[in-house]
Amino acid sequence: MNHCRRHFASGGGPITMPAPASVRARKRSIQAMTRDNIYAAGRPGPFAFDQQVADAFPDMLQRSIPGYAASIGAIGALAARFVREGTQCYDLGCSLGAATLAMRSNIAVPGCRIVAVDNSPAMIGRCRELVAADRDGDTEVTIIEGDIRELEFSNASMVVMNYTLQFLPPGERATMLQKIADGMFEGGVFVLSEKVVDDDEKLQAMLVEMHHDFKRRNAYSELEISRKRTALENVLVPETVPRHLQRLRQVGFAHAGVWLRYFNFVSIVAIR
Ligand code: GEK
Repeated sequence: MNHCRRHFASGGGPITMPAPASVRARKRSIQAMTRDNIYAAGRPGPFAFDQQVADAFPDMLQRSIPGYAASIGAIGALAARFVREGTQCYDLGCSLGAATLAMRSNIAVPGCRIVAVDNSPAMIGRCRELVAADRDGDTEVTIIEGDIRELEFSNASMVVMNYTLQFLPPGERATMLQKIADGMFEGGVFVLSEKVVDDDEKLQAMLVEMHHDFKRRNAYSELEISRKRTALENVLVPETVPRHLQRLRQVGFAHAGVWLRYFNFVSIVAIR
């Protein structure tokens, strides 16, 4: 078995083994970075995960979500630690499959399956190409185009929702999380990354400003920042960290805490 470990953060992890040059070249051609200038040209209506977004997605995530790369690194590290032989892993709202590939290249036990789900046909189409080109692990991956709210969970030792719960209506989040918790083994790990709001108004205003500064530093214009903000209103609905932690405990996670915070973006780890 060849478990190349690409996604560990530095310090104490296994030795990194780069993928062969031919595989890297093939991935580069599929991933060829399209610059995110979607809101420079302007586009009408609320934000949607269509082909235009899927094409520019890696660039968009890198320039818009502080801590995104760290969240993917930790998902790999957690997969190595928590995924048990013969179990299932879920990547909910998988987009292009970054978390799926991080899990796959770090799962150290046989007989597992990763179920990657997204309801955007454009995302799923590209995700299929990227997973097919991946050679960094031999865990089976099942890619499903569908709504995560309709999924059944079973035999799970790891579930990831990397910046996805925020797109479900708040009233449906507890039911979603309950289904996840019910399908997991005791000792399994759930990773929940989200944009959040702060109860403290002054702190909230400062964090939003610092996020906008982050985007300015990453070469988004004032117009792009403000148009994207408008497009995401009522589409991405953030909640507070205490609300997330309280709900995770309510649905049956024995432990839940923030492991990463960068401005108004957090990643929470919960253990069933
Ligand atoms: C990553 N996790 O790279 N059912 C299925 N998919 C959904 C649903 C739903 N009800 N609602 C939204 N999505 C990824 C990034 S992006 C985050 C996740 C962002 C999907 C949606 O189509 C999109 O692909 C993804 O959730 C959210 O680690 O763009 O901020």
